[in-house]
Amino acid sequence: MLELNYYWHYCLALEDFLFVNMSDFDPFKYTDDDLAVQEAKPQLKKPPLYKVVLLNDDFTPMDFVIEILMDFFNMSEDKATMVMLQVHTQGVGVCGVYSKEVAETKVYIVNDYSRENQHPLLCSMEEV
Ligand code: TYC
Repeated sequence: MLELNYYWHYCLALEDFLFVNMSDFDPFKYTDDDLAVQEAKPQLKKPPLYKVVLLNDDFTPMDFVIEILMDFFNMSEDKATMVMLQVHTQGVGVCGVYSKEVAETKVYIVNDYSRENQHPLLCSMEEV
């Protein structure tokens, strides 16, 4: 019984790690002798992705926004200028698409750097 307990704890941890539903691997699910046991396909779920976006404002200098896009989002000067102008004219623009942790880190460092430089530039994230 103790071993079964370990098995379930192991399954729960593995489930979280692999984004799978381990109930499909329940060893007691198909115990009827006359039931054919069908191998379950692992149901892998893709982790969600997040867009990191910049919002327009009337005060942050254009050059500062371009610098942010080049330094934190690895854009060329031309690409950074295009994205900056998109934000300036449309109100919002996408800097990149990342996993949750990477997106959160980018948002944090951009907002932190902007505040350090006394600019109101806002960066945020949205699930894709
Ligand atoms: N609108 C700003 C200006 O005219 C430029 C700007 C662009 C600000 C993009 C923020 O995310 C931004 N100086």
